[in-house]
Amino acid sequence: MRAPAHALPRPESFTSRLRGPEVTARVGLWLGICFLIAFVTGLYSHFQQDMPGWLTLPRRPVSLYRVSQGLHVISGTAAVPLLLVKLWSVFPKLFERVDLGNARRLGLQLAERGSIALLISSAIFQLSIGLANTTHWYPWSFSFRSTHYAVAWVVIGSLLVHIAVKLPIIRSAITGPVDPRPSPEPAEPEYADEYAAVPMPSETAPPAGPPTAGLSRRGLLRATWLATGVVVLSTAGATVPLLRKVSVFGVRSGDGPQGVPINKSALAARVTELARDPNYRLELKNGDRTMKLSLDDLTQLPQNTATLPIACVEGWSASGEWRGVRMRDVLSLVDAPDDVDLIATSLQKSGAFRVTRLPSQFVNDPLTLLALELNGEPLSIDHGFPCRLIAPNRPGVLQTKWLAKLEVQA
Ligand SMILES: Nc1nc2c(c(=O)[nH]1)N[C@H]1C(S)=C(S)[C@@H](COP(=O)(O)O)O[C@H]1N2
Ligand SMILES: [Mo]
Repeated sequence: MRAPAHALPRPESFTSRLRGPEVTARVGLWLGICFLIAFVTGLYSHFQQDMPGWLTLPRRPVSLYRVSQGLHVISGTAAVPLLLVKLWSVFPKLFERVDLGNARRLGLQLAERGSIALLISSAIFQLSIGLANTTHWYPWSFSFRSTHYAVAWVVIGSLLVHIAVKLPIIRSAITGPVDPRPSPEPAEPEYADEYAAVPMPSETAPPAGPPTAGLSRRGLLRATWLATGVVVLSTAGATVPLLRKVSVFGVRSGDGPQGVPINKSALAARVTELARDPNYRLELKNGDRTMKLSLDDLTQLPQNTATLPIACVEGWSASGEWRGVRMRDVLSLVDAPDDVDLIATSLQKSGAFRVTRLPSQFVNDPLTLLALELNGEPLSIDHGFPCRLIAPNRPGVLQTKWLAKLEVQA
């Protein structure tokens, strides 16, 4: 038996007057802006963590990474409600029949659908793993950063193709009125021979009806902007101190020992015993020259203060007043030359962030400290006791805690 013809809906089955390119294009414009901000700030964050040799990133302002990564997570979060509304507004197009009779038309339809399928699936994937990351949830086994970076190019590439293809529709939809004017006669659809000239159902005039009945498109757009605003305000407090009180869903909104949130606790990193060991020694190494310093030795060295943020890639950040020994002064103890990079290793036995490479420009920066204190007290065990690395304008993942060894890179 043949399936009844109405088994699948047709685009015409969806009769909401709220759908239309006027809505899709306006929401799409803001979604595009969010994707662009997330892409640019994402590239910056990626290069911060994987600095190519030809690139020198600035060390000032010290909060540049904090602002840029805050924007990255805020724009990505704002994109979620925008993407949902945009997908809803074009949903009926999913049920458009492909024209199997005309090879050229079929080719064009498949190319269009393929590129949109790529855009939608990569965008949903990208926002989903990004959102999971902001909540410190990694329910997958692939490397987050390299995957998020690779998919970003797919999203931005297919987005540019999409915008180029839709530009004529976008332009007329955005410059025209949002809500249809009331028209006495239902508009007759026009058909032409060429595929390109056939208006897509939602690109034709919307079904006429009194615009005052129910929610207007303008109302739908207002609700969309409001929802996006609420989503941003309820999460951005993780990085914007002024919003901490209203950000009920903010992850680690400013709480933590010594007024700074923590990412990984000493317990989780399994370093508590080693870090509290009275025989703890920090090992310095420059080629054959080695030196071992106790916490007492470190406190005897000249101390300096620096106000620097911890800015986690996951989107939270907080500023702290750090006190400790300038990294440059520490390395001078083993006669390290001026232009060397440093490898800093943690007491932690395993984990992605136990080792970091500090390029020489950061080693020599007077604000880069081997920190012993935070906000007027000795470092708490969770912030990296007995000592940690803190450098200006770097992602949190590179601010290694519970240091065991500082080694000049050969
Ligand atoms: N050894 C070690 N250092 C580490 C980490 C870690 O897991 N192990 N996490 C890093 C991350 S992701 C961040 S955001 C900062 C957070 O520092 P805090 O916990 O003192 O706020 O520490 C960094 N230093
Ligand atoms: Mo982090």
